[in-house]
Amino acid sequence: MRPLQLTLAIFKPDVSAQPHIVREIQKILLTNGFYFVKSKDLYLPRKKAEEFYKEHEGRFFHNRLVSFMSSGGISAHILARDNAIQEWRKLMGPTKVFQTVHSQPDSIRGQFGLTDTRNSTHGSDSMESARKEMKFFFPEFNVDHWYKEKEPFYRNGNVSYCEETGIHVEAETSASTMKQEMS
Ligand code: FUP
Repeated sequence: MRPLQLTLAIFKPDVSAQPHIVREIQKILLTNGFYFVKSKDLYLPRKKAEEFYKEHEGRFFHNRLVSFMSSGGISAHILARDNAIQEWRKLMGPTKVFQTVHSQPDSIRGQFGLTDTRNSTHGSDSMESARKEMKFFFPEFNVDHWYKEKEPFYRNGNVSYCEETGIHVEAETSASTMKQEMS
């Protein structure tokens, strides 16, 4: 089995304001075999939103986009799966919601997106941008270390999802934590 791929997902402010939609998207990801490696809730100040979407500077929607991204809370997630980048983008559906609601109504953007800007989720579009975006949101996360030390646990399914924290933990770790709690 080839190594898992990592990608960066964002649940945007339209989704984060609706906890039942957050749960729905988490469920979709879990059902589709994604692992939650890291998750954090945060607020993205306008300056940081501008930095994140620097490549779209000058586009007609840029101001609308960065205002939206800093209009409320978001959550960022490092996801792992075989072919994670492409599979997550497939689940999200195309960018432009007004078309996607017709062309791919069952996708995440098709179901939950509100407009072409308020389109629910983000997913890295290449391995290079995934690395960059993971560093942006999780500067403390060391990708190379994860591949060396942790990836095999995930690939072999030796992890379990913790409802409370919303991330997967090594099965061994959760077993030893349980033992400690019980003693
Ligand atoms: P995606 O990779 O699917 O998020 O798409 P892009 O990188 O092309 O666009 C990034 C974000 O810009 C989108 F998620 C929403 C915003 N956008 C608009 O607001 N209007 C548009 O017409 C296109 C993109």
